[in-house]
Amino acid sequence: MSDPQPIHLSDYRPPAYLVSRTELTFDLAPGTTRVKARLHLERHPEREAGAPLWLDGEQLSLKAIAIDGQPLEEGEYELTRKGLSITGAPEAFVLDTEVEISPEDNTALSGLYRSGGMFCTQCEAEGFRRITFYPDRPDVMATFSTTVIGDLTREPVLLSNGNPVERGELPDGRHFVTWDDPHPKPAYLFALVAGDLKKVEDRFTTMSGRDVTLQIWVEEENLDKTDHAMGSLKRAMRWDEEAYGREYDLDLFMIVAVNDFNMGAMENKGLNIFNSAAVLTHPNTATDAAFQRVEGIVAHEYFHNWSGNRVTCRDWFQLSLKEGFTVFRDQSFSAEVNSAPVKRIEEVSFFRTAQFAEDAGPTAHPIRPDSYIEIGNFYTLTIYEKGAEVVRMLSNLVGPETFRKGSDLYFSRFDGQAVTIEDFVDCMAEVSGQDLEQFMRWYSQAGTPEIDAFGEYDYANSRYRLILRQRTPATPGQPEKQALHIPIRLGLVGTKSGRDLSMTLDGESLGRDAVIHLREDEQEFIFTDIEEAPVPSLLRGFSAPVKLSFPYSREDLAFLMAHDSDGFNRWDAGQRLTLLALDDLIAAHRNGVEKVMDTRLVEAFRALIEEGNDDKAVLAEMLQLPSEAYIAEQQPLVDVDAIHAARTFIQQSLAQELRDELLALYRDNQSDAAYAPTPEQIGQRALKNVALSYLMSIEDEVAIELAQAQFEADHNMTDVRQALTLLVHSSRSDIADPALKAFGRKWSHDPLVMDQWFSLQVTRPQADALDRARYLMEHPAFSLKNPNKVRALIGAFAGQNRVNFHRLDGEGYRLLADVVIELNRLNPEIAARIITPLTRWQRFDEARQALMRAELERIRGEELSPNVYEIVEKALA
Ligand code: B3K
Ligand code: ZN
Repeated sequence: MSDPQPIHLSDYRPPAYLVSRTELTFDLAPGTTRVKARLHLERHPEREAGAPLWLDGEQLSLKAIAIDGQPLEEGEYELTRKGLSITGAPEAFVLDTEVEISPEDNTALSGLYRSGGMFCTQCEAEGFRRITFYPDRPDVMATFSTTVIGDLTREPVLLSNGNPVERGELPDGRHFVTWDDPHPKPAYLFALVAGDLKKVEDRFTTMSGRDVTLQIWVEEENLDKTDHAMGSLKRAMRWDEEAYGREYDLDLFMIVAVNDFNMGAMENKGLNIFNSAAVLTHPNTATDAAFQRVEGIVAHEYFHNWSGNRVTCRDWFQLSLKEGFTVFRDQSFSAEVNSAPVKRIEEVSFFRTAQFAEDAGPTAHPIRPDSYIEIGNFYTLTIYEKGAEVVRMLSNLVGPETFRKGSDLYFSRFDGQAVTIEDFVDCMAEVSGQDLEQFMRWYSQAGTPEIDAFGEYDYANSRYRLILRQRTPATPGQPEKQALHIPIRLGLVGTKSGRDLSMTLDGESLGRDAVIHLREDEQEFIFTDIEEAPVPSLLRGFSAPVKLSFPYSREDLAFLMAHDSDGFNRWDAGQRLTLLALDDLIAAHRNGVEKVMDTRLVEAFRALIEEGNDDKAVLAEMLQLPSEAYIAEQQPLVDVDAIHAARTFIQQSLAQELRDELLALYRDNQSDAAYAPTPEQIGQRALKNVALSYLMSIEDEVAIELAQAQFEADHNMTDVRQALTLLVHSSRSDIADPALKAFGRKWSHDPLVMDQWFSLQVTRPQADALDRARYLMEHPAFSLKNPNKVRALIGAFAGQNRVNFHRLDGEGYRLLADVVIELNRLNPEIAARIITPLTRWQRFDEARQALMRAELERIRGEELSPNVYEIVEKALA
């Protein structure tokens, strides 16, 4: 087998033929499903006569092929492992094909496959070619008619995109439904679901008065877990009307929950398919975080109906056009319906941990990559989250009202078309009159820009001088970087008044909170009429996805923590202060010196608790220590053991020093009220549980009793899971083991709860975590074929249990590599994702580097899927 070859953006050409209408008939059977396709084809106006027709097709068994009703002989087409080409076809014609596929053998979960007893599809990005021969690229948009034939008892429900137009019974206990989707769409948005499903139904009236039926289809036992998703859907539909003027465009909107799914969910036209973990919730089975995730994903997929489906991507290099924009839209929605500052803190702390790591690693790529081997590897934090940050910057640059004008223009100008990132940015430039040329570099340049800032107050002249220097480190394939246009939102906080000072720059009054624009490698900003010495509050709200450093003293940071008018930066100052204390402790640990707690940190935390906060979720975030992964991202060389020891030391010291305050915080926020996923309740639970986690870090009797009581009260999954996790992560196996057993027995029938049961065990810091992981892989509820299980057990162990994954005997790495090798055969997309922690070997000491590389080499010795091949080659380059 030859090495897979990269595809380049610069090679883009329109297809030789377009499809105006696609008619499909599926005769379903688990072993052999027959798919008939009738394609109405026409030469692309921009392509030359004689250009051959290319149809993608993989793992298809061709049974018949005809042009305008005339069967083709073998020499009249060419068939390869990748597809089929026909030379000399007419300018416009009808192509009929018939293929056989085997859904039950499809473990990659791409194309048509079986999940439990049902059939379902996943076509993005390139799954449709596993269903039938087709120009499987997003710039081919057709209307679809789909007839699904199934067994009346095994598949009483037969779903596809659009509206049902005909149904009937057939001989031998079979029946059919025909669906028609009037909106032209690329094949990646095709969907089919068939099985014994039950629905909950609701209605929504759009702003123009269209009556829409909303359905959520689930297995019968999950009918009581759909309320939150339905509520979220209705809120999202209303929000998109109000915020973007976009309304739904079919009479029916369906969501289906399936257990085996590679991603969170998929925005297929009119028939969104969801990983059950991203749609099902119940107070007894799902945590607050899960409720919020469901809300965000339901909204995200719904918002794609415009940003993705009506206006789609010309080619897969433009993926961030729909994903970055849609993430920005779902983030804006979630910020509005929840606590906005907390949402921003959560987004940024995740971004700085995970996207920064991606941008600094061997798979770093621009938001719009120049090339790829396997597009499935590019559903990344860079495309999604950094893409969203860039859209957020655009929105801030042009202002919200102009941004709305720009999005209106974009949707109306390109409705029904497949377009590029330039098309989107050009709309923003057009409505704002701004020159966004330099800004476009954000899309082509990989790596996280680093800004060094320095400031100086000139007492004599009442001036504040701020110097900003930017530099983006080299990334694979991009040794040289150009200066970016970086918007920096800032305030100058007076050290006497504790208030934002009004700022004047170049004679222009900016107000007390403003944006300055860094465009050069180095720029100086001189603020005049600054009446008192300030501490600068920089990059407020994380106004650009960059690393910014400023030589703050600990006193400065404690000051900002208490006085910054920007809630996000108050949190950030706390993080920075904690990181400085951690630096000392990490050094102490490495040098074998006694660790000493920074009293300024204790006092800052005491002040936080004493002062309180109207938004309890914000306070909970401020009291939360940065995760080990977040800390690691800030270190030049990652020393997992020192980080773990230093963080634990801070946690225990704070718990000891502030024990009474934390106990009071816990008790004050204990509540028996009926569970509701409201921002208030979520904040209260978060605060209570953060207090409990501090108290449990010193494992005193009171804390153990509180955790045990919280577990036994069995009030809601957020509290139960947190209590159980703290017990299992403690040294008190006498209490933890029976609780764990009881929980496992109680929930053995519920796969989503069992996922949590797996995760909380394999993330325990004790030395037996790896043995537990191996042991649990044999548990009857575990299966490598189910992506949720792989993430819950293997993903959680390798990603969240840093001390055990990075064991010096290399057993953690070996475990992951064993799984990657097996998954490479079963499900390459998941294999190529789960491998990520091994690809970050450059960040560790030599011994670990050698062990990690050896496992990557072992994987490279296998016959690899293009997915894993691409990642391993980059990781070892
Ligand atoms: N668009 C899908 C991504 C599916 C890709 C799988 N290879 C989910 C989403 O972003 O909404
Ligand atoms: Zn998306």
